[in-house]
Amino acid sequence: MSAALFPIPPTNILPYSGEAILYADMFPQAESDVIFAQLITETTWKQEPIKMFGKLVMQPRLTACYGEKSIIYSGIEMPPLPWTNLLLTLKQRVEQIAQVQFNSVLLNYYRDGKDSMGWHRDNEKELGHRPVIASVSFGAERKFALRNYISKMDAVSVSLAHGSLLLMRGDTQHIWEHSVPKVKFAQPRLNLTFRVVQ
Ligand SMILES: O=C(O)CCC(=O)C(=O)O
Ligand SMILES: [Mn+2]
Repeated sequence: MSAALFPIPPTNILPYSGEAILYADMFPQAESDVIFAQLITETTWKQEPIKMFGKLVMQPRLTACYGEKSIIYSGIEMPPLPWTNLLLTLKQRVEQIAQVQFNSVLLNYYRDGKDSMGWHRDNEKELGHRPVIASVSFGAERKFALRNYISKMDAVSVSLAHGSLLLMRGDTQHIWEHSVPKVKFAQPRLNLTFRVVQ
């Protein structure tokens, strides 16, 4: 689909040094409802520990990795399960926009407002220089916050809606860190980050 075919024009939400382009209506509502329900039920969800300040702590959300390559972050390695038909279809749809071939996807399941993701960059060496990451969201809208990694200033945020795509590329993972903060109340939300792992 060319950019001209999106009713809401794709926009870069970053003011400098990187691109995080929001495609607010990547997947239509009715299709997103079906994808959301299918991903919840057919994904092998796990709650995994990560290393924080040298200690293992449980992540405040459920995760899964599918595709061809392990995903490594915060001191843990997630070996992949083989692509499902649904994940392959989603991968092909986002590849048409990103013009990049992805080989792995990390899925995050935020069960309620207590589930979250702390400040981090997706800058592991396996993702290479200037990684392209396609982040697709289904279910409840949650705030996705970005700030300059060095100065902790220039904060920007976007509400990632059901069926949206946030395409991050250029210097985004080097200059900006991002998080999904806790909130008082939230319905379940899924996020999929398609990645190229070397
Ligand atoms: O849930 C999100 O929108 C972000 C997920 C994320 O940052 C990640 O998986 O690395
Ligand atoms: Mn991330």
